[in-house]
This record gives sequence, C-alpha cells and structure tokens, in this order.
Amino acid sequence: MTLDELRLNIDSIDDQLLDLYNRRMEQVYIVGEVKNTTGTPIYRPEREQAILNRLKKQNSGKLTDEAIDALFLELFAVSRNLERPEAIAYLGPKASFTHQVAESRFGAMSRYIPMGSIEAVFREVNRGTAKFGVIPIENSSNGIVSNTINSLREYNLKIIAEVFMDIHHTLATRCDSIEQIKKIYSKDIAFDQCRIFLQDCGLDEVELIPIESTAKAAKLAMEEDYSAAICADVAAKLYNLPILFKNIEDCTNNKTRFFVISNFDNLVSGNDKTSILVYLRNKPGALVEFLNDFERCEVNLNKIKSHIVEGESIFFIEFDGHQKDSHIIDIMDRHKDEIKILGSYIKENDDI
Ligand code: PRE
Repeated sequence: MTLDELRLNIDSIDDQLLDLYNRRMEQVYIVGEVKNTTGTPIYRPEREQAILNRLKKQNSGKLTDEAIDALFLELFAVSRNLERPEAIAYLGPKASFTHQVAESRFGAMSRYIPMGSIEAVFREVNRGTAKFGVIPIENSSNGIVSNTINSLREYNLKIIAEVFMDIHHTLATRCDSIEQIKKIYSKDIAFDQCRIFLQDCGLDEVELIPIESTAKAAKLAMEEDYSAAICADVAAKLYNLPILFKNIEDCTNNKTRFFVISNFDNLVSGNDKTSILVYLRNKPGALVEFLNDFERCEVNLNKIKSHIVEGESIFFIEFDGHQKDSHIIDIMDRHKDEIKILGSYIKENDDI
C-alpha cells in the first residue's frame, strides 16, 4: 500500500474513534449528572483500575500495557473534566517533579494550582479551593518527607492514591563547559542525590546554593552568567536552559513516591494499601502488642517508620488491604483510640 492509501485508512479509523469517543462522553456526561445530584465523588480510582485491568487482559493487539495506561488515563481525565472540572493543588512551582506527577494523573486539561509548600497544598484542599492535592511522601535516597507526615497528622484529609516516579536530574547551564560554572542552584536533596557526579566533575568545589525547588533553580541559572542548575529535564526546557548532562543522579534507581489527597474515602478495589498514624502509650511492649494484632489477622505490613512531632513519638504504618476489608475493620476498631486512618488506596507498589 502507498503512504497515501495508509493515511486514508488512518483517517477513516480516526473518524470512527472520534465518534466512539463522543458516544463514550455522552454516557460519561449522564454519570456526571447523577454524581452531581447525589454529591458522590467524580474520581473513582478503583473503577478506572478495573477498566484498565479488563482491557489489558483482553488486549491482543500492538498496544502495550503502558500504552493502554497512557491512552486511557488521559481519556479518564477528560471524562472527569466533563463530569465536573476540579482543580489540583501541587507542590510547585511549575515543572516541578510533583507537577509532572499531577499531570500524569489528571491529564493535560485540568486546572493546576502551584503552591509554595506542602502545608499550603493541604490548606488549599481543606479549604475546597482545590479538590485534589499532590505532594511527595518519600524518596528512595532521602527517606520520608517530614512535612507531609506533619500535615497528614494535622488535617483530616484522605490519601486517595499513591504514585511512584523515577527521578532523573540534569545539569543545565548556559555555560559551554563545566570549567566555566561558578555556582549551582538546586534543592538540597537534589544536591545529595548527585554527590558522586559533582565530585567526579570537580563541581563540589563550586558554590552550591540550595533553594526551595529545582524548577526555580533552572530559572535562576537562565538569568545569571556562570551559573548552572540541577533540575528536571522539563524544568530546563521550560526556561530554555541548555542541558549539559542528563541522568546525573548517583543511584540509578532514584524514585520518589507521591500521595494524592482529597476529602473523600475510596471504595474497595481488591488491591489496596492503607496508611495510618499510630500514637502508642509510653509503656513496655506497646508496639509489639500492636503489631502482633496485625500478625494474628494475617495482615501484611509494608512499612513502619517512627516520627517525632512536638516531642511526641508517632509511627507511620502501611499495610496491605482496605480499611473496610472484613479482616481489617476489627483491628482498626480495637485500636481506634490509638490510630488515625490516613486513607486506603490502590496499591501501585509494595514499597519504594
Ligand atoms: C469514569 C470517569 C471517572 C471515574 O474516575 C471513573 C470512570 C470513566 O471515564 O470511565 C466514569 C465514571 O465517572 C464512573 O464510572 O464513575
């Protein structure tokens, strides 16, 4: 077949796709009307997961699982916007890693609000100015983000999704060579994650200036001569800052885990994880007693981290299952005075 003939075939398939998309959107619109009258949440991650699982199972064509995810997650985001447009607050600024995560969940058409701090993201969702918030919870090299734990403790919002993202850093600068660089801007943890690269290039001797975000670092490095930024690819591109080296992180498996928060509880999906905060009495065996209960009920623990807030020691614990699963309801009830349930959500991964 000639290229023109193939393109005619593609045009005809696109016509059918457009018609099918519109037919789907008509159904979605009616679902939206029902949800808007009953006040039920628009975003139903467990339903989206069930659709993706069903499609991947029956798929025998050229689309990979990742391609199905990419196409349908954008389609779901368009559907949600049709049902009720809802804003998303994220730890900014624009082009931050958190921004990329937010866009991967909520698509290109949503309204995004960059916030200057994790606490501000919680405040915005709590106030209702944004329906969803996206914040980092932990990084494979730097551990738990304390500010997120503090805000989870303070606000009565729910974790409704976890998202893992591979974190790659680039060294971006207007300088033509490493030797010309006199200062580097970045976030403190990004410097930590690129120590070996900086040493190997002799850049540990130049002034390393920690600032609040890697995206802002790219902006500053664009504005100042003889400076560079350690930032994400997209941030360098946003500010037209040339990239000198890519993937400069020490650990090739550098990942950050993010939470999506909102003001409602997810339904059971069958593949869930639950996060809780635990305030134990200061007496011998309190933690062992608490954990034994999980073992007795055969609940698999994924994570246990201790955390100090205002001199008080609390535990951040995560386990397999949904808070409404029959074998978990009882444990939650027995310990209701010692725990705060932060949310049950689809388990994307065991741990970081
Ligand atoms: C739909 C859209 C948003 C939800 O997150 C889940 C699914 C979809 O596009 O399929 C429809 C819908 O609102 C629903 O099934 O509840």
